[in-house]
Amino acid sequence: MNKNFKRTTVTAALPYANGPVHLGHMAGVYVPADIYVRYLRLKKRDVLFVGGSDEHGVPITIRAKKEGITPQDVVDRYHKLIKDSFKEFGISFDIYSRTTSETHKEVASDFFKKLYEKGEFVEKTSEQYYDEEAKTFLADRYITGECPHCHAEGAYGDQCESCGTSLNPTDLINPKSVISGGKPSMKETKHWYLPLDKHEEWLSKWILEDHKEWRPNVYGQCKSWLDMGLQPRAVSRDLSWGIPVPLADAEGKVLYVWFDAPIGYISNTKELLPDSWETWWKDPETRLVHFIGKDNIVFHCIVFPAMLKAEGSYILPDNVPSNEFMNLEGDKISTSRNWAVWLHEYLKDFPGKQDVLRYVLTANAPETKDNDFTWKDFQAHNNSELVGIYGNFVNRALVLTHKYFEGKVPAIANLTDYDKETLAEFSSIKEKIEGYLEDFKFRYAQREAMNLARIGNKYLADTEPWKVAKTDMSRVATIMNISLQLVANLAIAFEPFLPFSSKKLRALIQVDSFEWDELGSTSLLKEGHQLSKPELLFDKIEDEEIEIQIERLRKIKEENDKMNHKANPIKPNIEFDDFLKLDMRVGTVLECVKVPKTDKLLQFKIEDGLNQRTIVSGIAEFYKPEDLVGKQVCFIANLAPRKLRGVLSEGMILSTEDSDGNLVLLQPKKEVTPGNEIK
Ligand code: B3M
Ligand code: ZN
Repeated sequence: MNKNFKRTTVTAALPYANGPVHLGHMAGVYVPADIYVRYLRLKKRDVLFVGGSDEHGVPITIRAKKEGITPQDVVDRYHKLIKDSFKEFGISFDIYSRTTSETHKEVASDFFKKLYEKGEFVEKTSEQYYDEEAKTFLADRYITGECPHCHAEGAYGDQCESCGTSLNPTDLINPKSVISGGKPSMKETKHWYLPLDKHEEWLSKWILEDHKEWRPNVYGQCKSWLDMGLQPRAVSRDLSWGIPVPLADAEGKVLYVWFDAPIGYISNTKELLPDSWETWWKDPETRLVHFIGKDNIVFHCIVFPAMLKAEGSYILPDNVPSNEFMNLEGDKISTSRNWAVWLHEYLKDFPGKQDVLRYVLTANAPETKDNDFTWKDFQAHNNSELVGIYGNFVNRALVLTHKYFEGKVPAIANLTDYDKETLAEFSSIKEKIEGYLEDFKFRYAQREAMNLARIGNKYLADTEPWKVAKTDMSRVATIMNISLQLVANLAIAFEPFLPFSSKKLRALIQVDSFEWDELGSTSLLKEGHQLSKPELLFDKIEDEEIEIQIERLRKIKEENDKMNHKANPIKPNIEFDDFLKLDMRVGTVLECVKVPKTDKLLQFKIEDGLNQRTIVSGIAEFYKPEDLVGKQVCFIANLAPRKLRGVLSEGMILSTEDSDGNLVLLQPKKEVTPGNEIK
């Protein structure tokens, strides 16, 4: 931090309330934001952590339509589910509200009005798709058609999900309205635009010169937007779900979801602190930090700051620590393909293991590049680090103290050089962890905390108190005292990362709370202080538990593959006369041999009811010639003969393909007279 700020407003992206949250959301946004906020609180800095659900936008209306319920029903359901999940995982928002709140409606409308009155918008009329039957303009997602690139049917007006290409609604071939199914027409409509081009100059300086410290992925994305040149962006839409544009001539128009959503941070602050909210948003001594995922960078680094600047009375974000994506078992997480681990389901399968997920997501945090979550890796982190290092050290220290000193912290007698070294080592950890946390390097910060436990394990292994106990109890007392000080330090060091485990650990050592600034202290537990009975801090996760998760994902993948399989497009129509020209028949295989020096070709002698004919067919990889003799096959009888590898083939045997790409012969279910026609 280069300026001396008095307080920090921390926001975490408002998740869309049209589905539950998954571990990608947690890894990208909520766990790091929560670590940061918990750390600031422990440091006794003034901090406000604002969250909420984003309840507008077209996907919510589409889901409502599909389920035959109202958009309000959809957001009510998911807002609650999401809010509960965050609570269960210890995401410690000061407020978690929603963009359908009355306060938000008011704040967002006023914000729009102020920009409108200041002349910060430009009005533009353009032609957009309109459904004459339903009498409504069609949002991009409400138009489907054939993709101009891969020709898949059902591509959306903004994107083809088959090939991933971004589209404009007018790119679609044969566009159709999702609402009426009819062909949409073009109609003029007026909207308000935020002229980002007019903000380009100050934005360039503000980001590219004044915020070189932003993460390279954030800085880089902003730079490429700025290099391309900014365009005016519409801040309204023709839609019935959303906050009505607060102007007289704006019937049927609402604020664009990306206009109202970031204002939600402000509204939620106002809802919590009706009298002092402005301090958190307008005082230049307040530091604003947005935690987001990488797909939200442009909105938080360019569009929202332009809105705030245009309004004139707000501060701008000081940092936007955006993460890259967390993939799942090698594939991009996708709500529509159900390729995700949903938080509420995780908790059902791993009750009480919130911290394990928090730990693993931070250990693999996609801070600089996309990362992958795998269940094997999850298990390994739990078993070898949380159980094997952290839990193991704590347990050994507590068990030995109970064994030798009735669970009371023993007194230090003499310090050896090695003791002094160990103490010095763990005193230095605070500075390291803090340095990383201030820099939003959460993986490194958490690794330092784990290193503290490593120091502890090494110390016990090197000093071997269980052996020394045979000869020198005062030495054992010193060793255990130092070990217990380390244990207490672990409770502090892990507090921002693993709040549930720190609480449990504090209960084990019978301490209500620690101050963050005590981290590194070598006298946290006084001589004679009574400890609770040892209990394991973490449990091993067995292979079977992991197999269940892997199997679940395997099934989902299998289903997706099935659904994604699309037949080839149908060829252009032919006339009935064309069909009549084709002579297809059933024949009996008299002989069948491999064509010499080929891998794929079989040579058949077929009884066709009139004659015997030779046909060469490329199915040798899939059938043994001897198995086919005596069987019946279907063939085209009037295909002009042609030579294949020197053999004259008089026709073509019909086959199809199974799902693995193997050829399968078409054969009549019941034996028929050879030469019978197929019709
Ligand atoms: N709801 C997009 C998202 O969840 C959006 C974030 C809004 S933050 C103001 O990715
Ligand atoms: Zn496509």
